[in-house]
Amino acid sequence: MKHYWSLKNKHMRALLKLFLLLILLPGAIYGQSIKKQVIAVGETTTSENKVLKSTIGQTAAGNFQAEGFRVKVGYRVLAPVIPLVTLSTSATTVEEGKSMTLKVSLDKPSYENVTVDIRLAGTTTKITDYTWQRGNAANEERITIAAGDTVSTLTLTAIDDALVEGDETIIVSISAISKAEADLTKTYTVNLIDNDFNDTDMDGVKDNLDKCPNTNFGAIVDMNGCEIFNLSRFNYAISATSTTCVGTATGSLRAVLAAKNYTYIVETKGPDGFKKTEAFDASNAPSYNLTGLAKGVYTVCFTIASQPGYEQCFDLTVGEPAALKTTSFLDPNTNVLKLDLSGSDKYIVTINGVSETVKTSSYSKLLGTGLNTVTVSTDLGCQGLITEEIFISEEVLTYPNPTTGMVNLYIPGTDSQVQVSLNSMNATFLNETKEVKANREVDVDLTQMPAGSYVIQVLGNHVRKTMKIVKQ
Ligand SMILES: [Ca+2]
Ligand SMILES: [Ca+2]
Ligand SMILES: [Ca+2]
Repeated sequence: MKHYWSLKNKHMRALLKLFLLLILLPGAIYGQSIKKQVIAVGETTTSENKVLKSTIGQTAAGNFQAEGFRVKVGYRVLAPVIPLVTLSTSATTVEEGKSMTLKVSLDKPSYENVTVDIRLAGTTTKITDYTWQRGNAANEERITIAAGDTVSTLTLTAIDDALVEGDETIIVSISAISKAEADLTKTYTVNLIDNDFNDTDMDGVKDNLDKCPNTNFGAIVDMNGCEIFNLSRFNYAISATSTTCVGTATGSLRAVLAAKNYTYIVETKGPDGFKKTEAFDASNAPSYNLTGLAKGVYTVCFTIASQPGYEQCFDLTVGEPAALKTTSFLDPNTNVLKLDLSGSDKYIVTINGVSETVKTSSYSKLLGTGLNTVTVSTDLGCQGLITEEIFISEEVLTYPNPTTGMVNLYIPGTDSQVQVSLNSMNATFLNETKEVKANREVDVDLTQMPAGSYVIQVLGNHVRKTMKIVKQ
């Protein structure tokens, strides 16, 4: 062909174009299974429209003619590119909620699109356990590697469910292939890692983290699910007793410990810097007692020397009795005394030497005439004694009033004599003891007194009365 290359006219250039066309546009000349693999060997041909049909490995020639020139082209048919497909996974495990990549690779690019059908098997189920990038329900998906490309990938995401299923497997393989070849028997196993676990011993620590998987039910455990020493709250029966009197350090604490086989260290802290630490051997005494406590809040903590880290604390209040209080009210129409009582739940009410126990906060009593002495106390001597004196007078009638001379005083009751005084604004005219007559009357003579207003006062064991009298 060398002499053709020397032709420098337009016909030669056209012929060369045709030749290059045959080389570079194989679609016009390849056989039914051949593309782009024609090599010219340097002969002429008579037809530029000739379709060359060949089989792999064959050499042949064709004659092409264009514009008066003939070119003979020789060619050899090479085998088509059959890429080898390999499959790989980005990981051999994938945890629920995480993703991994399936990668399909060709060892060399192909002139055609290569299709690869990927099958997922194993103990998992698509959609339920994982999703593919392309998201349909079938467990097989076709991916295409475009002509010229060598890689395509799929993303597989393990579904983060809440089911305790254990680990499962995804077995990946190529089930079918087109325009390439692969080892269809080869499989890749990916373990789908379940992130949900049971708590078999129900101690709050999941089985995968529980280093003591058979903890007794109800036991208190550490973060590894292993039991830590503890005593039931029912181990402690602890109580406080109030002081007997206000302001005294007579309160106490008492603790009965059910677990007797320990020596407890009892630390008590209270008001005003109170602190006391004692060892208490529960096997030796029925209860721990702490006395001489003032009113206040105390924190009592129990530890056990042989069980480091164990501590149980309680807050207790030592109270004190309330102050004794009474409020009295006398109904002047009925002479009924009403007492409102506070400071205890039991009172001793004594009226004129007669005592009775009152267990309510309200007390009523009809009082007789004369001086009534009422006292209220409680069982606690330190709560004191409240005393009240109430005088209830007999009613005294005076008549006539106004008077021109004598005034009669009618004095009911039992007094046999009374002290009678007669007063004006400025002076006392009479002040003497008078006998009460059998008809319960006492006379006062105003005959000699000038007209005007006077005050008569009558005093006796059961009478304390002051009355106004008008002298005409
Ligand atoms: Ca799960
Ligand atoms: Ca557990
Ligand atoms: Ca456990």
